[in-house]
Amino acid sequence: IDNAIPLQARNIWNKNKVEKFTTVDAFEKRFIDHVETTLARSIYNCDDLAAYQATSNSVRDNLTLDLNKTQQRQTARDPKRCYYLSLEFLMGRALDNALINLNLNDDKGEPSSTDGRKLVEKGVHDLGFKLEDVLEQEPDAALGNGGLGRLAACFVDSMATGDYPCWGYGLRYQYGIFAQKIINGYQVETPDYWLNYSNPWEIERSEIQVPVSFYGYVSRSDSDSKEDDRTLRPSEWIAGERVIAVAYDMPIPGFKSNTVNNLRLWGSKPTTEFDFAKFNRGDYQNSLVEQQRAESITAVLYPNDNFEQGKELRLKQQYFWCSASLHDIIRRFKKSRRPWCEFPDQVAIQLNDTHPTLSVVELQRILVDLEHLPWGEAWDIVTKTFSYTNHTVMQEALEKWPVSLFGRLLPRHLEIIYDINWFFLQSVEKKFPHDMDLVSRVSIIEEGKDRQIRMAYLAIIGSHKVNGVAELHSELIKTTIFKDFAKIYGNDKFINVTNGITPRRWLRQANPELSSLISETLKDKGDEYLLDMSRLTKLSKYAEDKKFLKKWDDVKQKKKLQLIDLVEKLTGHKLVSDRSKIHDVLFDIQVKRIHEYKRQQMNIFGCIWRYLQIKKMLGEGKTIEEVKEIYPAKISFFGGKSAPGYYMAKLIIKLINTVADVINNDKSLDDIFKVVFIPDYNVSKAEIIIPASDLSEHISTAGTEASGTSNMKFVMNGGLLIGTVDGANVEITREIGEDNIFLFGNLSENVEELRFNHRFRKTSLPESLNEVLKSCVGDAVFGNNDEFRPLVDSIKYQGDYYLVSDDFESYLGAQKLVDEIYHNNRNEWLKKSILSVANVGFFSSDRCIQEYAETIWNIEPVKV
Ligand code: 7GP
Repeated sequence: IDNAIPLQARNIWNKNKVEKFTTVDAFEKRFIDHVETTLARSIYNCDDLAAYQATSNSVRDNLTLDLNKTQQRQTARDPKRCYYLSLEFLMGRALDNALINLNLNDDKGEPSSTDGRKLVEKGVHDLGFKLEDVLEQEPDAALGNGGLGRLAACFVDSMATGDYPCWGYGLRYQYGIFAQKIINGYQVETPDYWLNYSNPWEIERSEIQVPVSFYGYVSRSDSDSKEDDRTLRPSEWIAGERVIAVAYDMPIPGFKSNTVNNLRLWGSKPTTEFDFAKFNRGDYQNSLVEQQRAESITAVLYPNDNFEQGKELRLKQQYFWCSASLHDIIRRFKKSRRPWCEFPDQVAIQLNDTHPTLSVVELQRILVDLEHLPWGEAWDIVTKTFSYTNHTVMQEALEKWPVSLFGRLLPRHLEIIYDINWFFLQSVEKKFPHDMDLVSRVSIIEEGKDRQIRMAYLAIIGSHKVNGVAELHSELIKTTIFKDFAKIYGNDKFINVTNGITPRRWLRQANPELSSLISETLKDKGDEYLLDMSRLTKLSKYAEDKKFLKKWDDVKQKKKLQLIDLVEKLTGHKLVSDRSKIHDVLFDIQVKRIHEYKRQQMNIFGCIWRYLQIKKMLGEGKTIEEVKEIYPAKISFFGGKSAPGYYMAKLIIKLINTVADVINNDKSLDDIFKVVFIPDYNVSKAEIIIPASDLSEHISTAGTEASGTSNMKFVMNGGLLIGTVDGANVEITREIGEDNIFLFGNLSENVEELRFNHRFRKTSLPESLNEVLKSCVGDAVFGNNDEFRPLVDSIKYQGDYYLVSDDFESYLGAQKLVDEIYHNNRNEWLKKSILSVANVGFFSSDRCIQEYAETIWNIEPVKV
């Protein structure tokens, strides 16, 4: 092995082996070491921030040692590995998670059963700090927008927990998703400079540098050959611009496992080449411009969720990341000196949506142009290696790149795409000889005045498996957006893997109170249920046990008060006058990206309806107690970011805040109803918000939400759901039982007809909605100078694409049922809550990753 220490020197190394801390004493020593050396601070100058950094560095030392051992183990066994390519990893905070997953064992056998978190908590306390305050110092690693990015974060956790040899590959954005401020009710975006203080969770591998090229032209040695033969000869890409990708590694510890996997994020930097021509002409400033441009590639995350903008810099990001990652993967493969045909036996690559699809083309280019494999052999390797996950059926989210832009940035890759397309269309023609329409429909190139490359088609053609993320969604992609491909490839290629979430973060970390109640009840001291969630079914037998119901309820009330504290801290508004009455107030929560299809507008219209009814009753002289008989106390919480350029979503935020203003300042409604917009929703806030819900809303237009994952998080924390028959709500209902969820609304199979009716027939709004919409225009109570007219018009006059008017009455009906059960039959409510948690096990991402490993990647765990 290159760079190995010579044998005669090794006993010195072995004698001085670095050990993990496994006792409080050893942790404290490590902590002080870091304060005095790494941070160059001292006993006289150590605040919470320094304590956070010293704790993190100490914990990271342990993780790094296990990371090294994991990599040595995997190198020695040389198993097939999987690489998860995702442009987003919405990790949130790392320290608490690392403490929960901390493995205090040496390298052999079963991981230790000592509670690492307790040990560090004691150490931190001994040293003069409170762990709680120390944890608060950490900024979120917010390198993602929403569902897709958070899914990737749950996945890497489960891969490590299951001892799978898997790495994640992504980008190290200097600015993650923007921080959201609410000013005058409007969203204002401010930059998230999360690397402000040094980041203890990354290991900069300055020695791992990969050059990445852009622009330029293609040169072909034999200019006499016929056009058709193009694919048979390698070509040379003479690039015009070069930058360097530097690796930054984040260790990913598994829970109760010896495995620490790696998440490798690439940062861009300039090459050391320098434009001396410009410099000599005296133009020092401009000679640096290109250097600076290199750094901008990984400067910022594109802040769109379920929407593609088609910007050149975004394509550059994608190629930069695909090229660096593939180079790294191939370097590792080459170490074992196997022939190329064994590549798919050693490597699986999962495409998290179409963003990494360029890696399909890049691998084909490397095999043909640089390794000189014949086209067919190369393509066989490529398609056996890749698989693709689709996360949305929304048209505006499907990636397309203009041929002209693409060809300028990546001229050789464009040629390869044409060739892939040519061979593919030939095969389609052969299989369906008389269907020329089909051939043009499935072409990777969309014809028109501006020709476009359809990335999803390329991803399907370049993969051996394509999956959706919940049963309904996986069926929908086969019958709608990828219908032709389902016909061409048959049923084996298109499969379903229903999403999951990690119970370590979303139960143990977010809700330690509920976790302890569960482990105490199940007599599960080691929290084994976090690995085997089928154990939770044993909770069912306590669903009618009065004493247990009380304990269960106490946890929920405690979490609700914690949320109240957070909201009061963030907004300065007092939400409840009497904390001891929190038990009577229903917490109704909708937190997710703001999007018309997710229908926050329907939720806020429901709030307006409630307000109007309450005011009517009060106006008729009814007492507060009489009102509460029908509209019991409730707080509606909203949270979520809108894409900066998404006008309608921003208007929805403004409407929510306008409604909140009116309602919260109306003294007559005190203790009956409040509406709150929680600013800057992110992972660490979700950890406080989600455990506090009595009810959460998952009310997308049927057929639009591919899966949803927060629905699973709320259920895992004993919250009940109100939802449409959409995404994973369908399987949640199947698992927890239809009595334990409030479903309403039209089904996805009716959506097309309903939309048709809105456009071509006369449809009328329900009276309730009419009344609500009237209150949002002109100088009505929520009119605000007619500001919300576009939201009203989109429903009344523009076809109501998201079918708010079709679902509104049934939504109100479901809400009425919620009120009744919550207030008149609390034990029934608690029973539903317990039975939900008892049956949530299926939605662990451990199950999900096992399915990927067995049905798509064909990989096995590597255990000690
Ligand atoms: C999301 C889907 O909207 C959500 O339903 C799903 O649970 C999640 O992916 C994980 O599968 N999609 C995105 O976040 C997204 O941006 C477009 O999709 C690429």
